[in-house]
Amino acid sequence: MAEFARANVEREIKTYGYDAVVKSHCRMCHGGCGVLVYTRAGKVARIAGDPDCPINHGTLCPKGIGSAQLAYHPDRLTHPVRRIGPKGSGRWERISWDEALDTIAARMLDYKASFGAESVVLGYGTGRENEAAIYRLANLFGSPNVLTAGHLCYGPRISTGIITCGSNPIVDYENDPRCIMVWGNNLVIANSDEYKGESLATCIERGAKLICVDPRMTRLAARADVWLQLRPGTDAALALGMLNVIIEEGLYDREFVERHVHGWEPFVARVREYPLERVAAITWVPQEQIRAAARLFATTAPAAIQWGVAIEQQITCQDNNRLLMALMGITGNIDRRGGQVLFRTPKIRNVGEFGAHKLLPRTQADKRLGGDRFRLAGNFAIINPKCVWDAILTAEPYPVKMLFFISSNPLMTRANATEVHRALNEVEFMAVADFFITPTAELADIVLPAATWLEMDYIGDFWKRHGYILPRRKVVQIGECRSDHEMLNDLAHRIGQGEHWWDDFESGLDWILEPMGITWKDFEKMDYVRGEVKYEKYKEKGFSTPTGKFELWSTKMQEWGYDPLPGYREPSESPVSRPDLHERYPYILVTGARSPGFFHTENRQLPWMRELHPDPTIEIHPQTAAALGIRDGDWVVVESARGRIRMRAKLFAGIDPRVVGAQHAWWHPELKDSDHGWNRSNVNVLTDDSYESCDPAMGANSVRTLLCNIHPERQ
Ligand SMILES: Nc1nc2c(c(=O)[nH]1)N[C@H]1C(S)=C(S)[C@@H](COP(=O)(O)OP(=O)(O)OC[C@H]3O[C@@H](n4cnc5c(=O)[nH]c(N)nc54)[C@H](O)[C@@H]3O)O[C@H]1N2
Ligand SMILES: Nc1nc2c(c(=O)[nH]1)N[C@H]1C(S)=C(S)[C@@H](COP(=O)(O)OP(=O)(O)OC[C@H]3O[C@@H](n4cnc5c(=O)[nH]c(N)nc54)[C@H](O)[C@@H]3O)O[C@H]1N2
Ligand code: SF4
Ligand SMILES: [Mo]
Repeated sequence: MAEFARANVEREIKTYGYDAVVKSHCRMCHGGCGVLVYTRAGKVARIAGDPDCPINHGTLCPKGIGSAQLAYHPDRLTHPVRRIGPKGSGRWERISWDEALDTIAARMLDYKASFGAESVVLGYGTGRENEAAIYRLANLFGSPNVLTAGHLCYGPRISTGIITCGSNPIVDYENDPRCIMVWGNNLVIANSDEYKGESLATCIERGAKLICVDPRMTRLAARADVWLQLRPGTDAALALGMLNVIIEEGLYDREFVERHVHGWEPFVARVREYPLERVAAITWVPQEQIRAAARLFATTAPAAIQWGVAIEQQITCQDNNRLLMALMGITGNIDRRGGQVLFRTPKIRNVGEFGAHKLLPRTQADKRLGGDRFRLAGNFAIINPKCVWDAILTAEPYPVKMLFFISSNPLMTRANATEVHRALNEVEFMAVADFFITPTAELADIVLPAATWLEMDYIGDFWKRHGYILPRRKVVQIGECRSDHEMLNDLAHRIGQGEHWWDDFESGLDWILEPMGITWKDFEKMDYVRGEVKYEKYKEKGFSTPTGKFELWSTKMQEWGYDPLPGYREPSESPVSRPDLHERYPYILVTGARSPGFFHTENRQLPWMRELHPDPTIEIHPQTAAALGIRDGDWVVVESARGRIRMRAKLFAGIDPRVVGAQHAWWHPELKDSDHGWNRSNVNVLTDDSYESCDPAMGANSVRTLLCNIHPERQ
């Protein structure tokens, strides 16, 4: 620790009477920030940013600061429980870990014997750093079915990154990009995946040009040199328009294109189908603004695209990702210092290797639910949730008998919640590992108490593509809570996988670190390790794709029977594609823009976080609200073709009058009835999960683009 920081820590300990400080690594979101955890009388007393951490430089967000309110929450589950009444009755009894894991193991083995390993579906949500252990258990068990959010989040960036250029290109904030195009992302709130808002904010302060593509005026859009306020779900058309300007005006990197690109000519022909006149009509963005953004991005070097999940939750999910990579590629910004880099991880066993994907027999992999329908997803071990609900409800293509969710609350966060509810009610056996008995857990048979980041040793950021790993050190033990990886290690022994696991998980950490020649005991004394940083690796080795080139024309997509070139398709529910529906549901609904205090369904119990956002809200333009007789703060009913919910109106001039923006993942832990109001304000009651509304290759749901109606709630 730097001298200044050390002196500061010592002063804090003395002044406030703390007993000790542990350097660790927060994971109240996707994680990443280095923290100093101060303890008093064996409990966490304060959390501060670690100024020496290269990820966050001492900064923290509200969730990190409030972590102790989660860890010590009175409603927290601190021992395993078994349901003793009917599903949803809210009646539970305490059981031991042995009994809980024995019961889960017996069910898994029984279902495997009777219906095949594929009848057992494991599930997790967004990156909570347990995915490697979950895939390991599933693959060794023989189930190809791990249900995640990967079909509409991050999975598309990874899979399209791999087929286009070998990996996921990450913004090289440490080397001062001079132009940043923020596309469907709000990093200063989300701090998502490999990134922290602080890096972007610092870059803007250092004078980088900023382009923002967002239908809502975010803090970033407000500061942008160019803000493109597009019609939601039309990103592919906008990107094609920008590519058109760059190609027409010769602003691309000719050398890169000539030497390193596959499919240039057909790609140019595709782009030419999108002259700006057409693009402006589709996207609502004036031609001059598209031209200005394209020129600024292509003529400022180095430049990078800060891309986010909004581009993935669309019918053109994979097209959008590939088009943004095309923008990075043809402007010469791929693997360029200060541009968009294919970073290397440190020399450890990576998530793929730990996940034991190679040990899943081909015959079982071929049974992956939806693998034939959504082939890009299927080839990356990702499944579309409806395929699981259908298998439960119809036993087609085979029955799914058991679900085991480890860090997911799918009733709240998967599209078409009413259907999810039916499936979870119907499934024969369900186990959940969580901090609380959530609306999903209320439908389970057994719930296991999971440890928060303060209660585990782990190699933080081990799944990310920025090339860092950092030690997360256990600070406290709370009740009988256990980390997911320890729990899965124990379960693995009970289902006959013992030879592939360890006596305790510390040895598992040693195995991950072994190629670097260190153990966990060595690593926990270190601040972090970073993989070797090298730029323009493709100049020596080409890209890690079938052609060795940057594939604008994807040979993989061609092999799987899709259009090898990215293109634009109308959202399945839009004023253009469904004028009939638009008459009844006249507003375009975007869902899910992130709130600083929550992480999806998490933190609604935490006093500090709930104070930030007391009620579910929907943003409505003041003109629209006036026409509907709605005032700021009124409760309104929001309806789609699937259902209706209630939210509070938030009048917001930063959104187009034809568009409204609703928060997602709202439930009410404060309601002690056993359904916790799961369907009152859950925006996924409104969203569509039909196969036709999804990206045909990735299976991503269009949760950012649907049609809705709004009216004031009658008292
Ligand atoms: N309409 C709409 N829906 C969306 C989105 C949207 O924008 N709009 N966004 C989507 C996206 S991008 C994603 S990633 C998904 C997220 O979906 P999920 O990741 O499934 O998120 P949650 O539903 O909050 O479920 C996480 C649960 O895990 C628990 N938990 C947290 N950490 C741990 C842990 O370490 N171990 C265990 N065992 N439990 C833990 C939490 O208490 C919580 O109950 O939601 C998607 N849903
Ligand atoms: N505090 C907090 N942080 C989080 C999360 C959380 O729940 N809370 N969730 C985490 C997860 S799993 C994820 S995936 C990330 C997501 O984080 P981000 O990628 O930043 O995603 P969002 O904030 O959901 O949406 C970003 C922006 O996309 C815009 N948008 C909506 N529709 C469209 C569209 O059609 N096109 C374009 N171009 N933009 C559109 C929204 O207006 C919004 O401002 O955040 C992570 N971090
Ligand atoms: S951004 Fe994420 S890792 Fe950083 S303090 Fe907030 S919750 Fe923790
Ligand atoms: Mo996500």
